[in-house]
Amino acid sequence: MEQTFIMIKPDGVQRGLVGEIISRFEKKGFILKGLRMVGVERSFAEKHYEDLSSKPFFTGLVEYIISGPVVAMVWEGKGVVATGRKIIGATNPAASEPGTIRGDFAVEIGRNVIHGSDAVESAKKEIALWFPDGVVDWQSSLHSWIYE
Ligand code: 3AN
Repeated sequence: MEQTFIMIKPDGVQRGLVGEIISRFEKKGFILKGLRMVGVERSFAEKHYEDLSSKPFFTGLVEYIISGPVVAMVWEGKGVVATGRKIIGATNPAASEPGTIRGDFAVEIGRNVIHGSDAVESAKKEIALWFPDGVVDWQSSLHSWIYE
């Protein structure tokens, strides 16, 4: 089953949005497979965002991510990468639809509350980076109530 990497950024943690965000993914029918609260080192944040290293906002982005604890998660379900991105909303909260996490809870692109993998391949890479010991292997008993 497909998995994605979701991170609640320091602003989401500080603003008390952890429960709300987890609730939205749970209510959709996705299954929480991994969860860690961590304060990341600069070098780790740079590794996570290495594809953006040439961007002018890279340093500010890294400063933001290391400014407080983040909540790193693995979520599982059919199409969870693409649907997770829909639940999150557009990168710039000004363009995110109401009803999405960024549309409901964020104003600026540099404080956009949450990260979600943009493709199945990047999800695998990010899960391996953030959960090097893997995640718990369990099967939700709700499966037959969510999938036909
Ligand atoms: P997304 O997080 O929606 O996949 P990316 O991968 O393009 O978006 O960008 C990663 C992160 O970089 C964003 N979540 C945002 O925090 C930051 N970012 C992207 N574009 C900008 C920008 N123009 N100015 C400041 N920060 C940006």
